[in-house]
Amino acid sequence: MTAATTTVRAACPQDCPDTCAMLVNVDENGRAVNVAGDPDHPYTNGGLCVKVNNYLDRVYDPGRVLFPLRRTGPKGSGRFERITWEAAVAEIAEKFTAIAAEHGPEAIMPVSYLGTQGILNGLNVGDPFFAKLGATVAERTYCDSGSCTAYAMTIGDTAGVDPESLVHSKFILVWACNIMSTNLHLWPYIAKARKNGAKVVVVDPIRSRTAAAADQHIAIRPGTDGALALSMAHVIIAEGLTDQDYIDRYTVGFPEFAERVERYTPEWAETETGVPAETIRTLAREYATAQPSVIRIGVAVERHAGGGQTVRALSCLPGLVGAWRKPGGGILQLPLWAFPVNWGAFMHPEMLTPGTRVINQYTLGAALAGDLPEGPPLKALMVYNSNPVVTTPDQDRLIEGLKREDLFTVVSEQFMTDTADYADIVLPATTQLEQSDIMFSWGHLYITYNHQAIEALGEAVPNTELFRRLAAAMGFDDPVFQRTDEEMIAEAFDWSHPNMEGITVESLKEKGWQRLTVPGPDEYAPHAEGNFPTPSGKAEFVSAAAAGGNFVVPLFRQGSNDHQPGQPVDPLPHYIAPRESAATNPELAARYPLNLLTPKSHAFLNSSFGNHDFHRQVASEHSLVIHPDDAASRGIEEGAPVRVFNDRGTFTVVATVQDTVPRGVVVSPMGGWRKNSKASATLATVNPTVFGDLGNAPTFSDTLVDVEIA
Ligand SMILES: Nc1nc2c(c(=O)[nH]1)N[C@H]1C(S)=C(S)[C@@H](COP(=O)(O)OP(=O)(O)OC[C@H]3O[C@@H](n4cnc5c(=O)[nH]c(N)nc54)[C@H](O)[C@@H]3O)O[C@H]1N2
Ligand SMILES: Nc1nc2c(c(=O)[nH]1)N[C@H]1C(S)=C(S)[C@@H](COP(=O)(O)OP(=O)(O)OC[C@H]3O[C@@H](n4cnc5c(=O)[nH]c(N)nc54)[C@H](O)[C@@H]3O)O[C@H]1N2
Ligand code: SF4
Ligand SMILES: [Mo]
Repeated sequence: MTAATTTVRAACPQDCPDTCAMLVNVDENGRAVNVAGDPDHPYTNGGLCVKVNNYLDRVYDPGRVLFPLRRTGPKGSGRFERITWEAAVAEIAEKFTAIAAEHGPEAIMPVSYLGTQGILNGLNVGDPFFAKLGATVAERTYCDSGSCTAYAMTIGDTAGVDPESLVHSKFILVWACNIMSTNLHLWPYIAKARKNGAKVVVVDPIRSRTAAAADQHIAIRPGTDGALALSMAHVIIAEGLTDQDYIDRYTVGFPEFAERVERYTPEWAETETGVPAETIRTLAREYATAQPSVIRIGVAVERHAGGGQTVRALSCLPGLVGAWRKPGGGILQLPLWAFPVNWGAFMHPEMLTPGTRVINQYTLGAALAGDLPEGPPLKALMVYNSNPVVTTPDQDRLIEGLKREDLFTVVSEQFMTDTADYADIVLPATTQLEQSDIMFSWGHLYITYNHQAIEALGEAVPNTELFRRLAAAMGFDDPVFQRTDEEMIAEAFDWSHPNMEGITVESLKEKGWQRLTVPGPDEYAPHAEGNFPTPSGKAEFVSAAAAGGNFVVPLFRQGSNDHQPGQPVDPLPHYIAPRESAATNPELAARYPLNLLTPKSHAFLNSSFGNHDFHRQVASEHSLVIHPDDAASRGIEEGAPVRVFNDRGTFTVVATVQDTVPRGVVVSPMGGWRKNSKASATLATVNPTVFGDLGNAPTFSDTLVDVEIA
């Protein structure tokens, strides 16, 4: 770097557990010239990843949306003209006001998720605006909602294990998590534990990059994880491998749980999971006796009919064997819960009108088609931080809905995504280098500060400013809509929380990142003596919260938990088989014999980066990995274009013939854009909109298809 450059401390904004600390070099003309990882950051250790190494190419991409646009061609044609911010905001306010007057404000719905996960500009940035408007409440159970419900039902909203403590683990069970692609910076800790003698086992239907790097790969049948977890409990109890002292002191409901799992023998589990009974026995023995043992669950563990109960069972295992006693023992889900984020200051649930209609974003296609729970038809959508055309199931219906001439759609974006193509108004959004923010993490215990490094390009604005402008245009003058970014940063955390001792806005600004004030990774064992944030204060095999029925954690629901109590849930963990499988739906399986998995792409971040040439080259063409036998019986050769289909839809991709997937399973990584696809459709056309058992989680892995040469 030349002497004239300055270095700015920043944070990767992506929806990724690693939340890397970044250093941005800016030249004397105010142009960012380099982005790198901060070598001093203990967890991320100076590395970024293949997605973000070239972040400047995204920031300065000629395809950036830099000015407000109004549609001039038919919806989806991508024809727009430039307009001023004043005109754009005035038109939105006029349309929202007219629609609310004619149909009621519930005819308007926000659609958003985690394009950026900063506390200011991320999940909740629009919540007060839509609450004030009285718009339909958007339920955003995109990711980990079912898992969070199940985890909370069992051990409460605890941070669980510190990922850095994994160096102390003696047995690491990676369950439905492709760490090498999705949680890269965790691997060095696992590698270190392994050097110290730990065994690493991966449970995944496919030989992922992570499974290939492990000591053992257990190739389970998709969606049958609950059977394996419950059967492990069966073996542990039957063989007397429990930590009875831990059970007696710090858990509730053990006798009932023990009785429940009697039925889940390894022989039974073998028929469900395809994993040999002897392998299950060995796994259970090793997991129980090599202490401390840890289970790292991926978000993917929830993506089938019984995903919630799977996480219930998995969350019970550490209590059974006393894994919580030592650092590096327990379960690692989302350490997010350790951050005292002042969610209320961003969600403002008190501004919601009780009884407001709730629509789950996964059902947007159906909702636009008029298949609504109650209330008026949807007449306006406001999309930000999300690209639902690619990330939501029922793609064909969603496109039909977005084409509706009577629907007014606003999209705030950095790029002309597949969703932005259907907008009436597109608004330009800044990237992380052009905005200030402050970040929690769902993969480690550090807060990270993001200083604005460069001036906003064109007329792009951060999401905070977008909603300030919209609120002003609507005449909303509550103090919450007047807050500056500085004021929001000051409200981001409960600064008096014990985990924030010695952490202030000033110290964060200066240092860039700080670890929460919790014991270090060599001491971090929050449940060595129970202290679970559950009603009983113990790990609950019999869950008091489950007895109250299914629920969605308010974080995933615009702050609202105002709903009819969900279906009653059996308070003991139990097995729920996949919906779409040969065992549960033989008729469907006869027509569609292959189980489709749609995991994360190595080179994309959900659909973000799906427009950049470099990332597309790394990800290669939209592909489908198929076992050589399944390929041969269909006459499919490597590189052949193939059609993947079921009753819901069809998409076309290129075949990759490999035995990394078992017979009967095909894999197509998600995130590729529809406009780059072979037949104007991506895998979201075939995924079901049906929810799993808990937390309204999606069931992407519970999808049967067939494949033929295109
Ligand atoms: N089939 C299948 N579908 C899935 C999944 C799967 O595994 N399989 N996974 C699900 C999961 S876990 C998730 S989290 C969701 C993710 O779904 P989404 O959150 O919709 O993720 P992205 O597709 O990355 O869309 C984020 C968009 O926000 C934009 N953006 C980024 N920063 C900003 C900003 O500051 N302001 C504004 N206005 N926009 C910004 C980006 O350009 C991008 O287009 O997808 C879900 N969908
Ligand atoms: N490179 C990259 N990194 C990402 C993202 C990205 O898009 N790309 N997205 C981020 C987001 S939003 C999220 S939620 C996380 C998700 O991170 P992960 O939870 O790791 O998500 P996936 O890659 O979807 O799935 C992980 C593994 O689960 C397996 N799997 C699928 N179904 C089942 C099943 O029924 N049982 C079992 N045992 N395994 C199953 C898949 O084969 C896959 O190898 O990654 C984050 N990091
Ligand atoms: S996407 Fe994840 S791994 Fe990559 S730089 Fe961002 S936080 Fe780090
Ligand atoms: Mo996610």
